Amino acid sequence: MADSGHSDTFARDHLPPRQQWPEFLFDLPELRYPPRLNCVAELLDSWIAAGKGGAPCLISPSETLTYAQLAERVNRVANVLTRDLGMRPGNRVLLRAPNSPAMVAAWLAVAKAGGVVVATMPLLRAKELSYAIDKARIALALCDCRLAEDMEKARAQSASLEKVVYWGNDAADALDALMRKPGYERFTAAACAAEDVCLIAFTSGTTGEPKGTMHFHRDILATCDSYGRHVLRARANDRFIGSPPLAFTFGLGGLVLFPLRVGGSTVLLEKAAPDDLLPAIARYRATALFTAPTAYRAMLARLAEHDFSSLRVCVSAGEALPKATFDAWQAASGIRIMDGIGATEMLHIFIGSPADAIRPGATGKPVPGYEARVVDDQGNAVKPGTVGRLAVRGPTGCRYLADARQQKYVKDGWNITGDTYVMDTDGYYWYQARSDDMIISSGYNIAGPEVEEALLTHPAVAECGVVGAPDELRGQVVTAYIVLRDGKDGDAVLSKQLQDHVKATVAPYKYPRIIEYVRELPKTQTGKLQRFELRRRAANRSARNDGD
Ligand code: 3UK
Repeated sequence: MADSGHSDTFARDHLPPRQQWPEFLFDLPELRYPPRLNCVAELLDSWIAAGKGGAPCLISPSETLTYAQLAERVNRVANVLTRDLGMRPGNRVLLRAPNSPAMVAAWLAVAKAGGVVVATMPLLRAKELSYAIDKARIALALCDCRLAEDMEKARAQSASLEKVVYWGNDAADALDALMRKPGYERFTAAACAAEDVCLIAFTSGTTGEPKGTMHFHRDILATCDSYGRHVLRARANDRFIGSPPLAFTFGLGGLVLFPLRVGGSTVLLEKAAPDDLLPAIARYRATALFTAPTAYRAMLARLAEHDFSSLRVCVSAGEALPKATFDAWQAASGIRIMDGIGATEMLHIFIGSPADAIRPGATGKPVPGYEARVVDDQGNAVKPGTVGRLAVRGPTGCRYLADARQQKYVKDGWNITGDTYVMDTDGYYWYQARSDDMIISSGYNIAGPEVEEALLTHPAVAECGVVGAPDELRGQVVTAYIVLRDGKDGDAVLSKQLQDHVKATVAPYKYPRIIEYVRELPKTQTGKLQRFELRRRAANRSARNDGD
């Protein structure tokens, strides 16, 4: 291993001990990187050197930057960081902004200067920001001035944070003014080791405190050279677009890393709700769409009103893609959505198949460079067709920042993602549920997502979440929270219809004995259904009923 390029050794010092790391695989030749590596030199400077500086790179409603223009902006920010703000290699820098060219430039500048990026979601409040600041011991933050309020609150309550520099206003000490200094247009990438930490990505923390996952410079390229190259098959003429925030590694990969790795372009939208995405696809003639399954479902109704003829690939991740959504999207657009399971710990997608190899309803096969298996509680591989826990390993993997939960995620060198899966005899992986989301009712194991899928095939259902409610007789009972289309209210007649519909679609014992109609479902900031919150409600509900 090359000597670290970090003079601030905090990140390296707080990696888990090596024996707790997962086993890493670098079998493919494209995954063998030199010992010294700065990922930004590869993602950005290499295109200028290759004479592609004039190609479009970042596109947003307010500006378009070529590769050369982005490179200059990155250099200017990197000079401000190191010359004006005293940033040293290895320092963590917090970034806070909506998806935008300025956010991407800041991200790349921190990494190019050898810093460690800690990107945060715009929706985070002061308390959550302070948690990340304290945990990653952050002294410096760059922030879009429109998000100053919670940033300032966080600054007031975080001991380590010394400086916050804002951009987007004309103050004399704003990043914009500092960047204009003469001589700042050039910057040589810090000589980092391939194994220097480049990114600390916090998990969205559906339960417990968020975990900081640490990723090296080489990991940033590895996700491009595995999923981006072999499954997505990204090309220079691709134009990426999508909704996930850049602080969520699903968004970072799909909207920054994959396009830059191939010299393509990417559309950055501050607002990317389903109703914003469709017109933007038409306006910018996007070819590759990254969003969540619920957004695909929501876009279906409006698809016909828009010109989406530019689209080549659609990627869905974050939650399982219901087969009903896959089928409806294919029928309406002719495009087969590529489902893929990824995780913050793994950086990006590690199981998912290219469009021509999709088996509808399955997540797919391990991405080239990765290995997967389904294991029992002792960690032994089970036979095809048997339900068990998903274990994966590959060029990326879990290394938590100072966290005892490392030994829960990594066992015997395998990353245990917390998902229950079945592999079929052809090697396709079929998602069942999060391991702790399995409902056990009268001794039957029932996967909530399977009941949700069945409900979603009923025309009245817009969205739903299915969990177990504690029950004296059965242990748990299947409970469905349902949002109806057009905000309609449900009644006993509809509930009976929905129950019959589920019984006719999957094994009858899986039908929801309790149905509650709601206006909306609780979601995380990464758009995932918060089943734990529904479980809490379901538990309260049955406690209330017990008292009756
Ligand atoms: C679940 C899926 C079924 C699964 C992510 C793509 O979601 C991402 O990262 P997170 O850390 O969550 C990880 C967990 O989410 N999940 C994700 N994708 C799927 N379940 N089918 C899927 N296709 O429980 C997993 O363990 O928020 C996704 C790329 C980068 C990411 N960080």
